[in-house]
Amino acid sequence: MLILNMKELLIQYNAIRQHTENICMPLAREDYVVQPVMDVSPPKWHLGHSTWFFETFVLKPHFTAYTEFDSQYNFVFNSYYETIGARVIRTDRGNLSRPSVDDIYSYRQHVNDAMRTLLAGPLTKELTGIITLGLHHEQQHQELLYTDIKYILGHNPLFPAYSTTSVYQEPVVVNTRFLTIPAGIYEIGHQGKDFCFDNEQGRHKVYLGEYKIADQLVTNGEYLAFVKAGAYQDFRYWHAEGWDWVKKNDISGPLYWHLVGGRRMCYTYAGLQELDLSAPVCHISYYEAAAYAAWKGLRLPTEAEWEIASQQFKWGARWEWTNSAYLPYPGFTKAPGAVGEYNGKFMVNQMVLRGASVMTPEGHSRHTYRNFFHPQHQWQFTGIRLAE
Ligand code: AVJ
Ligand code: FE
Repeated sequence: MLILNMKELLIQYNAIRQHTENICMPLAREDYVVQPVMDVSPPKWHLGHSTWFFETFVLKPHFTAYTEFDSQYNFVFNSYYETIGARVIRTDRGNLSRPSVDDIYSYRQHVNDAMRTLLAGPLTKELTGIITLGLHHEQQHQELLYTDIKYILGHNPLFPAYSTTSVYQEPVVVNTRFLTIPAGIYEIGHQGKDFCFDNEQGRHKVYLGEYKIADQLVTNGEYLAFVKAGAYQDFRYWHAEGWDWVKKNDISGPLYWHLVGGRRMCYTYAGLQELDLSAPVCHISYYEAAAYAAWKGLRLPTEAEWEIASQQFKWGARWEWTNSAYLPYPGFTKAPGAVGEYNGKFMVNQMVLRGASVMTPEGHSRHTYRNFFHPQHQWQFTGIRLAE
């Protein structure tokens, strides 16, 4: 997303805020409320939290004419900002029958009205920066909304459809080839004036030995062979933590896979469907990605290998697990104040994912984008690219 001028910022604001609400359009009221597991937030919470972000970081500190919608909302919609204060614990987000969905839509309207007034006038560079961050933040929550909605509906025993028309276009994988990238000193990290998150900053040199990297993703069909080979019963392919995770949670394959009367089915936004064997595998944890690579006698690329090679292959269908821990780049600094909590404090015990997914909003991806999740998480649109 490139912000050209103030008018452009207002247009972007309107489009992005509207898109979030459009994602929720097919939901029943009851779907907005539930939190089936800790990591999945209720849709109504995403609607409130992404609004709270603008209220807290833009309107309250920078727009004197602003009147707070409801002083209790800070408690329910603050996600993790210690600087901002006390908040509802994450596991209790699903207990929020109040504020009602209607209240939250009114909250969105109230904040939108104020934001539009603010965006009609001149803005400082600092304010433009924080509003831009708010828009990228909302786009991150759009993808989380989609993945949380899928989890909520996909864990309902009735497997309700989110939509009967297709939500995204799936690539077909054929004739995967390995590209050879020569050894050398390369540079990674964000460059230029366009927006990036702070964790992409600190462009620096890396040395890469010669490596090979697949030009396409691992398919469902290929992953099914791994399942059928008994890999989920064979400790040899797994990290110790991964093997514990498999056993403790009785994992037998990707999230949303179901064996129904001997047929391989998969929960999709259209309900239960026949597993599409030529589509890239989806909803696998880092542990599974690494185990699959080990079973193939291969490995996952590092984030630097991914960034350099990604100029030469198509990407964007799946968030691709890399073999890199989520750590600060050299010279990384946290911004002062609450926004300094945005990314930096999560730089421990998580793995980097590169690329984007079919659910990533348009324009919300870059070669340098660093997504991150804990290694056991399956509920994002994750996939596997092999390296050697
Ligand atoms: C980058 C997707 C891991 O899910 O917490 C949302 C995105 N940051 N609000 C997350 C995010 C602040 C973040 N991930
Ligand atoms: Fe957030």
